[in-house]
Amino acid sequence: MYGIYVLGTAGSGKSMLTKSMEYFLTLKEIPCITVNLDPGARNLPYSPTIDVRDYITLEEVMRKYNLGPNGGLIAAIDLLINYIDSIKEEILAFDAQFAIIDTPGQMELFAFRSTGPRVISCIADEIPSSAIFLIDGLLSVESPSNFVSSLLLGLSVRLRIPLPTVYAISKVDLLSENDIEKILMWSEDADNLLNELQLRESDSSVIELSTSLCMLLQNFYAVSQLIPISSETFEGFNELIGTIEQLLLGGEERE
Ligand SMILES: Nc1nc2c(ncn2[C@@H]2O[C@H](COP(=O)(O)OP(=O)(O)OP(=O)(O)O)[C@@H](O)[C@H]2O)c(=O)[nH]1
Ligand SMILES: [Mg+2]
Repeated sequence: MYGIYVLGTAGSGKSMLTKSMEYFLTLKEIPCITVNLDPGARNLPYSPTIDVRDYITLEEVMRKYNLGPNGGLIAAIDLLINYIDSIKEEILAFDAQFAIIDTPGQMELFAFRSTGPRVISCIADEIPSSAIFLIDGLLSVESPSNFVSSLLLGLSVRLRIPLPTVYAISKVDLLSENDIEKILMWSEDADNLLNELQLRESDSSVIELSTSLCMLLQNFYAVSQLIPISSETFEGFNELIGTIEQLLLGGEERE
């Protein structure tokens, strides 16, 4: 059994990807299960095999501790640690090749507070895991600074959650071929990205910061591994799953 964590900014397409990966792997007769780790999830597009909401829900925590949605989610994720062993046992009870694990929209809380990474490492200690970090294609194409900030968020998460990670651009069925090419070019060529940023920005301090950030990104190996995917058309799914398998296998060979 391998774990695949689906991470990414709010609305980037994590739950849709969980649903579509389950469908895609099932078609290929690869046994998989889905796990929802979002206590505040509403109207999930799939029926999770294992659901954190069976243990804790955002509404319950908000009511019990008299909190609003933001404080409630922080508390819910902190409380999640109490149930994580049971969730892990539930996952291990299935004889599947992959557990696809959907994570909360406010990923910042999940990834940056101490309990978020603890929850992930508790499961990943026993189930070799990798992660997919989704970069919202629709938002990225709007402006290169959107793209850079999503990527930087992805790098911050990588610091806190040290799993082999593949970076994917989501929703490419909504983008033109030109737009996809443009984003890929930004990811492969830091000078191109910098030119675009400079074209749209007149503030010299922002340009200076952008230059430093682009140099940082240029040095980040994963930037050149952005995979464009669509959960509607399954574009990029073979490459995505192939890359995840390589990452997981690479991890085992190193052990
Ligand atoms: N066309 C298209 N729409 C998508 C795709 N992936 C997600 N969407 C849409 O984008 C919206 C957000 O998708 P979700 O899967 O709920 O995103 P999420 O990251 O789980 O959102 P949160 O859990 O709230 O952070 C929904 O309306 C989806 O239908 C895709 O590949 N193509
Ligand atoms: Mg979701």
